Amino acid sequence: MAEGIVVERAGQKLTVLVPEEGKTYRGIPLGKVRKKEKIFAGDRVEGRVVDNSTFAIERVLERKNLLIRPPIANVDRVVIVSTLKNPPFNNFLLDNLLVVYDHIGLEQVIVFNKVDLLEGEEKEELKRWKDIYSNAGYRVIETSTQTKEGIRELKETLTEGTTIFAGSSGVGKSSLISEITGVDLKTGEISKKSERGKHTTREVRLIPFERGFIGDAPGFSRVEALNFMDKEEVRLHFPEFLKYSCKFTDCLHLEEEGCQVREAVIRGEIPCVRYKSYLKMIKEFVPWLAEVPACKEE
Ligand SMILES: Nc1nc2c(ncn2[C@@H]2O[C@H](COP(=O)(O)OP(=O)(O)OP(=O)(O)O)[C@@H](O)[C@H]2O)c(=O)[nH]1
Ligand SMILES: [Mg+2]
Ligand SMILES: [Zn+2]
Repeated sequence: MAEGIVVERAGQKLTVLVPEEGKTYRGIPLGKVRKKEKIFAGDRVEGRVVDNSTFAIERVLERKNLLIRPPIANVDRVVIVSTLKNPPFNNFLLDNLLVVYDHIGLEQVIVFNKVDLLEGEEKEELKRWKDIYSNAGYRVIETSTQTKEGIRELKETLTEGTTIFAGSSGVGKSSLISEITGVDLKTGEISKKSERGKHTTREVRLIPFERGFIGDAPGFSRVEALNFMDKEEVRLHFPEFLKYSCKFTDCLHLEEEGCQVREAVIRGEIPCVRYKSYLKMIKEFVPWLAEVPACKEE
C-alpha cells in the first residue's frame, strides 16, 4: 500500500501525489470506493501504483474537515484576501468569512492586497481597517504583487499544512499564490461586464509549498453565516465580544439587561462597523445604536 494526497479534482479526473516518490498519478478509485463516497482535493488516500501513470485508490482516510466552497478536504488555514480598491472593500463579506471559517476551525490570516494602488486618504482608510482587525486579534498582512511588499511575511505563515485562499473575484488570490509558489496561475483583469476576473479560476488545485499545500479557488462575493450555523452561535466568532462578560451567558448582545458588549459599543471600544456586521448577519435591529455618536458618521 502507498499513501497519496489528491492534489487536483477537475470534473471526475483526480490527480494523486505520492509524496514518497514526489510524483503525481492519475487517480482511479476502485469500484467499492467509488460507490461509497466522493473524493475531493485534499483527501488523503491509500492505494497502489498500478503503472507509470495510474494510482488505484483503495481507501480514503478519515477527513479532518471538508469545505464546500471551494471543495477541499483537510484544510488547516485560510488566507482571506481583500482589497480597498479594485475591487472596493466589502467588510461584510470579510466578516462573514471570518465567522464561517472560525466555525469550521481554521486558522485565519487577513490579507489586504494591491496596497500599491493606494494614496493619501486611502492609506489612512487602510490603516483604520487594519487596526480594527488586528485589535480584534486577527493576523493582518498588507501585500502587493507589484512592489512585493508583505510577500515574505505571508510566505512565512504558510510553510506547514494546507492553506486555501478565499475572497472576492479579482482581489489577486491567484496572483499572490503564483508569487509565493512560483507556479504560473492564470490571472486576469477584472472584466467590467461580469465584475469577475477574465481568467477567473475554475478548477480546484493544491500546489505543494514547503511542507504543505496551497489551494487556489474561484472567488465568491456572498457568504451567509446563518447557512452554516445557528443565530446563537454567531456571537462566539467575534473575538472582540469574547472579552466581555454579560449578565446572562446566553446574551445575544442586543437589548438584554446587563449586556457588556452593548456598553463597549457605546464607549467605542468595539468598533461600530463590526457590531453592525454582527447585527446584519443575524438579521437583527437595535434602536439604541442610533443614539451612539461614534456610529452615526458611517
Ligand atoms: N495593482 C495591483 N494589481 C494586482 C495585484 N495583485 C493582483 N493584481 C491584478 O488583479 C487582477 C486580478 O488578479 P487575480 O489574481 O486573477 O485575482 P483572483 O482573486 O484570483 O480572481 P478570481 O480567480 O476571479 O477569483 C489581475 O489583473 C492582477 O494582475 C497587486 O498587488 N497590485
Ligand atoms: Mg483566481
Ligand atoms: Zn451581551
